[in-house]
This record gives sequence, C-alpha cells and structure tokens, in this order.
Amino acid sequence: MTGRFQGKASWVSFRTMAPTIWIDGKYCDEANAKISVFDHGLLYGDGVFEGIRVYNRRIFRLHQHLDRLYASAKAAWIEIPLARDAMDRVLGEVVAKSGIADAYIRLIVTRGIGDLGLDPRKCSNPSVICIVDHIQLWPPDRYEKGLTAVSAATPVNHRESLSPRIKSLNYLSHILAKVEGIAAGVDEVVMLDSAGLVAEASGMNLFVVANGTLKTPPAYGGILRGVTRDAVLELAREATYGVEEVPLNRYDLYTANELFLTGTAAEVIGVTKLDARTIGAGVPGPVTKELARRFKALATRGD
Ligand code: PXG
Repeated sequence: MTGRFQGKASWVSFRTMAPTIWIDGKYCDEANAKISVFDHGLLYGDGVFEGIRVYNRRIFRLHQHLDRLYASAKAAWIEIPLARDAMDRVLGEVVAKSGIADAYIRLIVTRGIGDLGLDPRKCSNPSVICIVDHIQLWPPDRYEKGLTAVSAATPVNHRESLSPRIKSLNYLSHILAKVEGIAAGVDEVVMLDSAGLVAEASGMNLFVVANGTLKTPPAYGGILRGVTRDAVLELAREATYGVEEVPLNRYDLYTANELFLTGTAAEVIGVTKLDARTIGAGVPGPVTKELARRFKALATRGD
C-alpha cells in the first residue's frame, strides 16, 4: 500500500497475551491457526461472522448475537454444523480457557473447502472458527472529544443485493468507505444507502438526538441491526426519551443537537464533526453521555 495508508493508527497497541483460537473442535496456537486456500470464505467472502464482547467473564447478549449469526447463515444458505446449545457451550469453553475477563470474541462460519468454482454445493463442510482476544477500543480522548467523520461516497450494499442485514465476510464496501475516511484524515465515516439515506458507520450504527428525541434509521432498511443499537434503544425508552426509527438524511445529521455511534467494540461514542461541520455544541452531548453510562452499567451487570 502507498501514501498515508502505510503504518498503523497512532493508538494501535501490541498484544500482551496470546489469543485463544478454536477451529472445528480443536484448539490451535496463532502460528498453527490456518484455513485452506480453497475455503470459500477466503475465495469469495462466502461466510458469516459475529463480534461479541465479554465483560467480567460474562458474554454480553449472547442470545441476540447467535440469533443474528444463525439468521445470517440461513439467509446465505449456509448450514452451521453446530446446534445452538452446542455453540453456546463452545463459546463458554473458549472464553473460560482464554482467561481474559474483558474479551472480544470473533466467531466465524465459512462455507468451507470447495474448488475454484463458486458453486457452494462443492463445499461439504462449513468451518466454525472462534477467536478470543483482547478488545481494541477507541482511545479515551475520542470518548471525551467525540469522533470526526465524513460522509462516504461509497454506499452500503443495496438491500436487495448483498443485504446489509447479513453479517457476511464481505466487508469490502465498508472498508472502501473507511479508506475514504482515512484519506480525509478523519476518524470515521457515515455511509448512505444507494438512495442517499443515512445508513450506518463503517462498523457501527448511528443515532441523532433532536430536541430530546432519539432518531435512528429503521432496522428493516439497509443496515446491520446492531446488538448495541437494540440495547441503546431499550435504555433510551427506560430513560423516557422519545425514540423514533425513521429514515434520516444528512440534513438531519448536520442540524442534530447530538450525533453518536454504537457498536460492540466502541459501545456508545459521540461524533462532533461531520463533513467539516460542527455537530451540536462540538462536544459529546448530555444524552450521548447518559446513554454511554447506562450502557456500561448494563454491560457490566451482565444482562
Ligand atoms: N454496522 C456494521 C456494518 C457492523 O459491522 C455494527 C453496525 C454494530 O453492531 P453491533 O452488534 O456490534 O452493535 C457493526 C459491528 C470493528 C468491527 O472493528 C465492527 C463490526 C465488525 C467487525 C469489526 O469496529 N461490526
């Protein structure tokens, strides 16, 4: 790669402890954790995945993550070779073996080994991979000051093409959008759908606060229905904020009192600059902060 994509983001840190890796029933160390070059997950991005957090040794919203994984697999016509209760047990076991109290689980199901044609019927066995590692968050100053962002020219996949509701291994459009953000020297990107409506960030869902009401794009449209998004919607209702799942466009973002993003890794994080405009007061607002606090309490309580 060339130019400004060389090197690492300034806050990337080095691992302190080895990840725990489980592939199709066997533990392997990092050097031996390998999949075939004929796996269609590699050849075609043909597979699905989840990113899940562990707080104080308890898996956060495992049920919702597995619902989404099995639904993604169903939509992609992949049969996961483990029943739900067996998958539950595997995750519990790998997390316990890792010894990491606050961990990130990457759970991947690939189509499996096939030939160089794309016909999935040539792949007999989907592979299940579970990696338990430390979690990389945004640095603390981004939570205090908020993220900077631009709206990306690359739209999310059309909902009738590769549905954004499938958490598939093909993230290229989101990566291309992320690259636009890197090239523009900002932290994140806001992605639109092919009709120009606001969809989501590169790996997070998006909310605005306008006159005390929370607004977020509807889950049935062209976005991933985030587990964090759902939890924040519940917390906002509990805190008696008005909540609307409505189509938004960039006007709604530019004129919002607050703008924030939600995701498993980031939790709840404000955006204070978008397309060079200052959003709201230019610092993460009171609703963002309150929901971030409530989310942390919920996650560390383990519900
Ligand atoms: N939209 C997209 C496209 C995502 O990939 C979310 C929303 C938020 O969903 P959850 O369930 O996490 O609240 C995601 C999350 C990363 C990273 O490094 C994030 C995700 C996947 C892979 C990496 O930030 N997904």
